[in-house]
Amino acid sequence: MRVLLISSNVAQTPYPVYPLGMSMIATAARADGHQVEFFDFLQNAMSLTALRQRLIEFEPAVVGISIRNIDNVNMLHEERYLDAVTEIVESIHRSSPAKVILGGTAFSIFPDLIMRTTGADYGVVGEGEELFRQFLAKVEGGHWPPPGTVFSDRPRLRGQAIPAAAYDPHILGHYLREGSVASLQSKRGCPHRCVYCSYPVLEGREIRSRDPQQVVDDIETLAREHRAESVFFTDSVFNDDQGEHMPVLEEMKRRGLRVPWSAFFKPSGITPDKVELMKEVGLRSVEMGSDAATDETLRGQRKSFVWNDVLKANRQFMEAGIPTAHYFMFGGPGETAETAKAGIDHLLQLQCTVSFVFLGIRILPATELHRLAVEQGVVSADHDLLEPVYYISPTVDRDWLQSALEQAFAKHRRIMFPPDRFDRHLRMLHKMGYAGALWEMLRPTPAAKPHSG
Ligand code: B12
Ligand code: SF4
Repeated sequence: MRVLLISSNVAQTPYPVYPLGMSMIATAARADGHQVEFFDFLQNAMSLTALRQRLIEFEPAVVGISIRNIDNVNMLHEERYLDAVTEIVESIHRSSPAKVILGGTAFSIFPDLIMRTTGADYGVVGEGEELFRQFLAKVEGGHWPPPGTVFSDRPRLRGQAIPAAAYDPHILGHYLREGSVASLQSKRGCPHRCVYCSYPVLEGREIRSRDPQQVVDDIETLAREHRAESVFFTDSVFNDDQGEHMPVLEEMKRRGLRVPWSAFFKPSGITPDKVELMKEVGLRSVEMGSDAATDETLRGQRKSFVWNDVLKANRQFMEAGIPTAHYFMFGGPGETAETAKAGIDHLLQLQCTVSFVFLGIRILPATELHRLAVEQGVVSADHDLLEPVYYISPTVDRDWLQSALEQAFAKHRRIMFPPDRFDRHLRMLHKMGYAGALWEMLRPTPAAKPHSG
């Protein structure tokens, strides 16, 4: 059966990202003999005319749309992304008899609302490979499910059952030219219970790793066949406590790979020998989910580490000469004027790093933060949350907090508040051919004497 997969993502900050989810379900569908083609909306300059042309030429029976982002989670400079999806669905329905099925992270967070606002025919919540295959098998046999059906009874894949992405050379080439890093996934799931986080809702709490050989095969393919200069692991947390990342690192070492790579890290559990091993196999930079800057607010966000862990991790990577970026959210549960002032001081003391500072936390459904926000009257229980609502603790004044952050960080080139402060300049660098996480260029050179923590 002919299947067209569309990436509807139009977000370009911090950089345009290759549509990995769409590429993984493509592998699954192709394994069942379906003829799968891609249409990347961003690569096609968001042209509905180009999309209609593709529909006429390819005549798919099913069109799958991957929806990644709802908005940019930045309350000081909001961007919303779902209108593009509605336009795409309307355009398909007008110009083709194909049925439209939705999936992806944004869809999985708001399935019912997005079904309603876009007018799509079907949807898949969460991990897509198995449910998409089952759907295609049914419709190939002529059994179309009732319109509006959303499939969510997801079997959780692990090991070799999680497919390698079908990296499309034209689409990946486009993203690499735009300065992106190539992406791959080594595992799914996160066992932590951070108050605001939807990742465990999306991928589950159990860590399910891919086969390390296949992960490292992917890195080789990206570097050799696609000429990717660096890669990013999209795992929720790369350095998991169970050590599932170790076989991947060891396999990279065994093959003598030095492809520069980066990932999301949590600050705890980092040891000197691990840093050394990671550096040896190409670790280029670290994106640290520090999230809050005092022990009180880390507790409020239910993080599994304390501020000292952040300092220690920062120091370890600094001493190894590996650039780090930390992400912080002010205004979370437990924030007061005192914690904010202490947190600002802590950020100013962090050496040799770039920090991105967000005001407020985007409330997503099915999270502990949502329950708390309703209980504290931050949002009403009947608010659907598709329109972004940001949590700022009632224990701190929002206007005071914003101006305190502005004043504290205005003169600091390496502390970004608002977090998109330098986006425009950085995008220019991408256009000039610089690839990867551009914040690396803002990092000061390591101090002679490391910070004592
Ligand atoms: C890694 C990551 C990043 C990295 C990406 C690096 C890279 N080179 O790819 C970075 C740091 C750059 C980043 C940036 C952003 N991110 Co981000 N990111 C993630 C993360 C952790 C993983 C995404 C991923 O690639 N997963 C791997 C793929 C394989 O999984 P998948 O896309 O979910 O696909 C599966 C299913 O969804 C489904 N599926 C997907 N498509 C389809 C289509 C069909 C038809 C079907 C049936 C199924 C299906 O099947 C797939 C395979 O099982 C997610 C959280 C998470 N755990 O999912 C957030 C997440 C996607 N990001 C999010 C956001 C908001 C952003 C930013 C807008 C933040 C910002 N202001 O900068 C930017 C946007 C970047 C952009 N240009 O799009 C949100 C999106 C939802 C929302 N709140 O709007 C998420 C969900 C986090 C969250 N809870 O808030 N991100
Ligand atoms: S914030 Fe990170 S560590 Fe916490 S639950 Fe989410 S993915 Fe896991």
